[in-house]
Amino acid sequence: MASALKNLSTYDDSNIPDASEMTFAIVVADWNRDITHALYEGCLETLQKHGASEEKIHVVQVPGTFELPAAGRIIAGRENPDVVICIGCVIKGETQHDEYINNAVAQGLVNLSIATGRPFIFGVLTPNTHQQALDRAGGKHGNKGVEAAVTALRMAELYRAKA
Ligand code: DLZ
Repeated sequence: MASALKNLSTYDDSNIPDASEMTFAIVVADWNRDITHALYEGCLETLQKHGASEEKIHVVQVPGTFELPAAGRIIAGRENPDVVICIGCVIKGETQHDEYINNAVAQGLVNLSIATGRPFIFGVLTPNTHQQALDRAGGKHGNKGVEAAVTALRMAELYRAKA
């Protein structure tokens, strides 16, 4: 039987919905800002490449990744975007702080998505080293901010099509 599924991937931004009518919120953590700003730039460029207009993209900065869910919820209530993209980077250190933050944020964002019916995108890097983060913020593994944007565009389309 022929598959009815389209060949879509977050690594490939062809076949992506047009963003000109969509509204976005992007929340960016300041910790590891050399990384998070690069992720943000990749994300923003991708949204704009697909037609998103500047006045429909609301951006807020927060101190750290742990603050992403709370800030995402606040900006969702204030701006009513079609999707909230949360960008952060938690690098493993000597303690287990990374596990606490990453688990809390992943759980927080999925809870928000389910409770509100609005997609919250997990644009958080969880590397072991700063080099691994650089590799994923425009380095040899691409820019995960681009993938967050592609995911957001697809989820925003779904959100806007809700009954
Ligand atoms: C405290 C902390 C540490 C140790 N590491 C990071 C990190 O690698 N990335 C990040 O985004 N935030 C870190 N934070 C800060 C927490 O996310 C949070 O801002 C504080 O615990 C205050 O709630």
